[in-house]
Amino acid sequence: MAGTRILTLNEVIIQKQSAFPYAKGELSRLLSHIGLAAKIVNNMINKAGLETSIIGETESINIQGENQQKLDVYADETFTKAIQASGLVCGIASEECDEITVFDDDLSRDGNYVICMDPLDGSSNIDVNVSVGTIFSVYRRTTPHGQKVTKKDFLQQGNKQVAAGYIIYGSSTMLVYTTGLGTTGFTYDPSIGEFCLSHYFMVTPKTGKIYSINEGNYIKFPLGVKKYIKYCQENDPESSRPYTSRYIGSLVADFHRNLLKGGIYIYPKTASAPNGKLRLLYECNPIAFLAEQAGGMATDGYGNRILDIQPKDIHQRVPFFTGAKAMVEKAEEFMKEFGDGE
Ligand code: AHM
Ligand code: MG
Repeated sequence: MAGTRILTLNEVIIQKQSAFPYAKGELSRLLSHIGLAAKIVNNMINKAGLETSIIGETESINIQGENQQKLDVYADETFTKAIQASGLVCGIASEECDEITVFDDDLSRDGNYVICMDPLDGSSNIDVNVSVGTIFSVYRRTTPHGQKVTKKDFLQQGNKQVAAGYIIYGSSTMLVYTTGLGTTGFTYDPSIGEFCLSHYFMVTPKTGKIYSINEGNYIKFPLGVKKYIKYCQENDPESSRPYTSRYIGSLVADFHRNLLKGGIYIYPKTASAPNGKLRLLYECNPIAFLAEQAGGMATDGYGNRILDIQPKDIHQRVPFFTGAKAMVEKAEEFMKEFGDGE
């Protein structure tokens, strides 16, 4: 629009900086380093069909027992380097690394923050040109300065996050983040190489018409989930049912669509995966923080708020129910009534 001033990610985080006087602009600088890594990874993802050196699997298997994609490794290295270069972060827990990485260089050793990240979520979708994402979560260190951080610094409840966000590499690339003052979205403009403010104070609808779950696992679902799915499919014009089913298989993309349009995303436990598939630290906690900041909700389906779960392990999995508040509450009702029964 002529005359409309474009605000870039860097400008907005500088403006918002005054809300965190204690952080002395640190969080803003950190987000700007994450934005830089996002641009580099975005560039590489856009070339995925052309660069044979970057598509396909590596020979290694990560701690999850999954084959790492070449782009998983590339994204992990890019985000790690950009975050380390900020000098603000003293350690990273990544989906791609079995153990935490502790920075021991002069610049980062005493950084105030630790980061949990999934550098490339949904990466099995890259080779078929479907949206993927990066998810990150920022905490203050708990180990005193002068000592190396340990696992304990990362095993904090999600309600201690000082910032969280994701980048979605989709039909356009977006960075969505929160520092606890609402959820804000920026869209990447490749012509100027900047993330520009496009979604100020995102508010998710109170209820919606979309349910997102891998129904291929139906027979292994808890009875409460099966009953909820049937409820979504029943005819009831008053509550807009039947709902529509949408599932990409990329958490960030499924969540992002539901955030904007109103919906629920569920990855429950199954008979073969008793804690579900998604990881608490670098998938569920950051997404839950963003959901709540946009007026939504996130639980484990058993009445527990995701952000209040005490993590015990870096790669811990948890059942995940997130999205519009009324929909999550309804799914919880079914889980309460029918639980895990057959
Ligand atoms: P990943 O981190 O190895 O990519 O796995 C997480 C992904 C999520 O993005 C997605 O929602 C889910 O796995 C899909 O799993 P499934 O194929 O079992 O439905
Ligand atoms: Mg993932």
